[in-house]
Amino acid sequence: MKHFWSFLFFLVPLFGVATFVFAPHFNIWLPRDVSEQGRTIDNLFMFILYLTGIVFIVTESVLFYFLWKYDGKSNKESVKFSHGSHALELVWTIIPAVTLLFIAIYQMQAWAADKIDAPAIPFTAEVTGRQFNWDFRYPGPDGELYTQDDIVRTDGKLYLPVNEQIMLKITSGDVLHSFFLPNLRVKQDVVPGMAQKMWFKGKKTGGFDIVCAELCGWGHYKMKGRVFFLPRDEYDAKLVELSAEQDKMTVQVPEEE
Ligand SMILES: [Cu+2]
Repeated sequence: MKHFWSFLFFLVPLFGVATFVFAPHFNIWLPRDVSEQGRTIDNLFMFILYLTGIVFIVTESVLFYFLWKYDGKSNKESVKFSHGSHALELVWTIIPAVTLLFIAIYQMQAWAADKIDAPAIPFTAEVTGRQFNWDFRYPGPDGELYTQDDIVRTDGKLYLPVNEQIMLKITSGDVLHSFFLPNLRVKQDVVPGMAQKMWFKGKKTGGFDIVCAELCGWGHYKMKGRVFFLPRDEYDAKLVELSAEQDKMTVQVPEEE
């Protein structure tokens, strides 16, 4: 068949575009956003998706046109080599450079709000990534980390108050990890020897995924946890419950014979 290859290769971009068009309708698009700042991130994502989408459709159409026009079966002329055009090289270097610069400036505000302008509030909890678990430490009633009344949990469940600004301290016990809360649209690399801050506000009660977004070893897949957003009174009660549970913990020492 004439033009077989042009059509076959055209299926690839066609399928790619169709995926983006239909994915939201099949609920395989972005995870549900339950955060205050998520909309900004999603808008940025959509903006870049549309921008790159337009570029993709234009370039793929040009590619299809050339495949069609210079189909081997209909063009018997021998191939000629041309050195190209200096002006064209300039055009397709400058346009992407300016576009990327524009995106870099356009997203600055979102980046600053998410990563630079930390609110001056005490830590709600400390997150420690280790092979292969997320450990959580709450300051306890005195509001200070690393004191006698701290609550330490290693069950991968993080409890936080809803509709309140949260400040987490992120550290690593061993290797590189990445603390990712997809429903909150926040992610922070966890670097050994560094204590980093992460802040956000959850707007919905319920349990949401915590995942490690950095391949950190054989048990990487085990680093799936849950973050639970509770109303303030339930959160306070939960901390009291966790503290009481911790106080009851005992260690069985085998008796010497
Ligand atoms: Cu990991």
